[in-house]
Amino acid sequence: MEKITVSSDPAATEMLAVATAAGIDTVWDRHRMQQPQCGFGSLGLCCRICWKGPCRIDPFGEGPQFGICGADRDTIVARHLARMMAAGAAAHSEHGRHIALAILHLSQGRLADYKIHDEAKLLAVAGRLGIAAEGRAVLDVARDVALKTLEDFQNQDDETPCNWISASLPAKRIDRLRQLGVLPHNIDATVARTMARTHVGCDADYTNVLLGGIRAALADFNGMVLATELSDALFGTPSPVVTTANLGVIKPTAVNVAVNGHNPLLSEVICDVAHEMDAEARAAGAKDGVNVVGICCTGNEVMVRHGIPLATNYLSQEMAILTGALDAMVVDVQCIMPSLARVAACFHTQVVTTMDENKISGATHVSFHEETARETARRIIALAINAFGRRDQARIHVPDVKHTAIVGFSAEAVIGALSKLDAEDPLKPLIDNIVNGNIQGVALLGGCNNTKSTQDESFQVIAKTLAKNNVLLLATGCGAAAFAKHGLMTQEATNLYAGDGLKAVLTAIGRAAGLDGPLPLVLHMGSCVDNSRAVALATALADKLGVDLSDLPVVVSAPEAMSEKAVAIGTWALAAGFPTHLGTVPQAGGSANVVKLVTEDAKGLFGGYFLVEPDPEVAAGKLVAAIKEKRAGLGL
Ligand code: SF4
Ligand code: WCC
Ligand code: FE2
Repeated sequence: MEKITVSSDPAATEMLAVATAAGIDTVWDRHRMQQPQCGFGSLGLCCRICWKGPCRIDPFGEGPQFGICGADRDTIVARHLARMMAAGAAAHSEHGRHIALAILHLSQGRLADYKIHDEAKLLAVAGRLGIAAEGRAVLDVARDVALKTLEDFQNQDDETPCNWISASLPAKRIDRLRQLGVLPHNIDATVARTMARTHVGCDADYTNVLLGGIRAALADFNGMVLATELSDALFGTPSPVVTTANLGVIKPTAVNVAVNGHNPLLSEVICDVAHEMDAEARAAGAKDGVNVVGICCTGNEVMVRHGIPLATNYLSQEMAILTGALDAMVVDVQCIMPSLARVAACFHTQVVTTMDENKISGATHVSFHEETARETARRIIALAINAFGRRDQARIHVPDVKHTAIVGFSAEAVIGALSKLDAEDPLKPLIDNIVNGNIQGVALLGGCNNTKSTQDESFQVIAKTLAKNNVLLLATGCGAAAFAKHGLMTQEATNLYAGDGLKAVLTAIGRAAGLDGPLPLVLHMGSCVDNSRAVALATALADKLGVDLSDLPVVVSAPEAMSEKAVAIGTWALAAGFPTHLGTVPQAGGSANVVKLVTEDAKGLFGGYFLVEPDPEVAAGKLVAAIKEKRAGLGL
């Protein structure tokens, strides 16, 4: 039986004891119930693509080596991975399309509850997409930006790449991707094509299948970058803000509303309306009014834009309900555990689903549409205020665990902070410090939690080791939340864990930017779609140096990856040219050829490759070595 691992988060561990005492199952209990997990599935050697199956390939070479249709282990593993990439691309791109359509409808005067909060960002985006903006009304520009974005879902010319990817990567990288035939021309078509070619009796050349998957993963990148940039135009580009994180942000004296999921279209309005309903909450007996807290990525979105405190990340979302003080959990899309409704049934908490295509049996569904956003948000908060009255005071147990977190480091914010050192040439101080070795390289830590790892632990081990080795740390998604929850997004963490070179640079930037000390050890860039922010920063560096992304000492790590979205992100990180660490062993080990392709051969094709290593100490060492190799390539 696999070693049973739980969490390194003291708040989650404390709540787990509460769950056990109450006989309520959590994600960790269900993980245990699933052991031992299927060996064929773990190796990617179980095919369920048609109803002649399921077919299983004997990993030891003694039993069947081909599925009933004749598919071999390489085809079976590759098809499964490619479909995961397509699913990830679909998820992120649906989110992106939702935002693009909201901007289109806003520009048509159909949405009274939204406005363009960041006109400068809108104009910058328009410029990147080749849309003339001078002298034009903001909403006209917004319409053109939305239409140009929607072309990325409609273009039928295979030779014309998507607008956003073309505007977001260095020209050298675009050329390389074009030569390899993996530059997406249309997000939807690329997802559909990946599904089509992996249908029974289609693509049976594993390299070709995987190149198709990589194209889908790059469509995921395209969906992600447009989601980030349009969200900034709509709701504001993040800039540094001080807030708090972990379950201690839930206030027994307030009506607590958690926003969980991904899409800021809903959570932004919830945050706005919450303030307006403080008086109603007080009238119901909550002396601190309405307290909105975040979970998962929609939590990250409102955290980096408005400093809304973050309750927790993916794996411990059930624990927020177990505090007995959460009055509503409002969910939209992605990474929402279906178990929430069952846990909430043991408490007074309202789980409110809001997207018609993402319902959960046992939850209350309040259908969300942008046209009536505020009204819907008010209804949801009214449900929370009502639920507050049904709290069982005896069952309230909020762990006294929370940490300060300085968050909100968009690419613009990072460059803005650097400009305080050199207004003319903001990237110069960063490049100078990479060249002189004060900063050895940059690592982006992102991705999920996974019950196969001790929650948040490998993030912390890897970050501390990299920091000691003077690697600048960026974070997104549940990884960023892990750092926020554990106090690694603080100035104290920089003083404690950063190597001398890194500490000196973070201190110089922090002081110049008016902080009384260094920047935090890990820079919170936002949600999972905001991985695009790290690419924006890397692209700015590459363009300034006249090199490709694969030349830069930049690495990526997803130590606890689990979702199809994480598979897509990891794969486009590889295709962008970055050595990419996975701490979860992918369901691919059954094909030595596929493993070799993505861990070795990819390096020659893309410059990036997967580095699979579950042990965080060893992984950190390999990431440092990968950074040194890239530095050597640059003659550093
Ligand atoms: Fe089996 Fe082939 Fe069907 Fe897969 S597609 S289940 S290998 S027959
Ligand atoms: Ni992104 Fe992974 Fe969190 Fe979900 S929210 S759990 S994909 S990192
Ligand atoms: Fe996410």
